[in-house]
Amino acid sequence: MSKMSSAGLMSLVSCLGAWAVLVPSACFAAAQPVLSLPPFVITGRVTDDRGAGLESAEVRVRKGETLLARGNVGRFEADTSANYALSVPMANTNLATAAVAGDTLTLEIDSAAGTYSDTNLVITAAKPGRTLKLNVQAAQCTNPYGLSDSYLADILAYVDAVGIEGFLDANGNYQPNADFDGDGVSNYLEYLAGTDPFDADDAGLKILSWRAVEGNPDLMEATFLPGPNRAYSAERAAPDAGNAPQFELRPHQLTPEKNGVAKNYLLTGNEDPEVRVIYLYKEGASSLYRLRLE
Ligand SMILES: [Ca+2]
Repeated sequence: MSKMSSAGLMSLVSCLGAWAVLVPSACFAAAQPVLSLPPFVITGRVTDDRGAGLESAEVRVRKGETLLARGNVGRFEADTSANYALSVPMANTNLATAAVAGDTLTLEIDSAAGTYSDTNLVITAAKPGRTLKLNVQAAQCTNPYGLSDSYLADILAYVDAVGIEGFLDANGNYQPNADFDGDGVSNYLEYLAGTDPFDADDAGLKILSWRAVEGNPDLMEATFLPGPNRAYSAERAAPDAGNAPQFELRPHQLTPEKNGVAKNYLLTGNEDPEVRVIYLYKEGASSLYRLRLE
């Protein structure tokens, strides 16, 4: 699970808490005392058929047919990569309006395009107070590549219409691991990043430049070209970790001054792509840095 600041998570929980279905007081008449338990939180990103964060939708959690929690997909003020968060009320005994740890729950997404019943997810309720990070794509994905079916259909039609040779294999199949435009990012990762697999200048997930800030050499300036409605973080690993470096989330700044406001996630909107700049403090004599697409 990605790291998330406790402050960010708390504000998410409180801002969406009003959506949670409260346990009616009548239920407290049950023979077994009902304890007040913290909710089970489900949070993450809901994306569309292009891998972009959905701007509006409703996410619901049901136990059987019973609605336990609902919340809106959108953007939060908190420093989080998530675009939804649900607080599922929890109980220590079987209630119609709350889950017990181990219950089978269903997560459903309802957007302007309808309810994505094909993508309903079955979740096992965790213990009260736990958080499950869950990214969901609200699109049909029945091909073996991990793409949405609509993206695959569009890209096959485009290759056919324009007559692009070499993008598909000899049997006419999509090649997820190939890098057609040679920008160092595979066709599949370009899909996830929302960049153009036919244009090497549109190289999502590549750090384009990396240099010390003039007058403040402890701070490094990194530029990259993000895709639309994506969330990114920066990660660092020590250089001596061999073939399996352990990358860890590192906060970044959006401005180059000393001790500026640090945050963990950079979120883009649906504006035209433009090169973005983030600033990271140098750590140790040398380090490996990378961008992470959330
Ligand atoms: Ca590429």
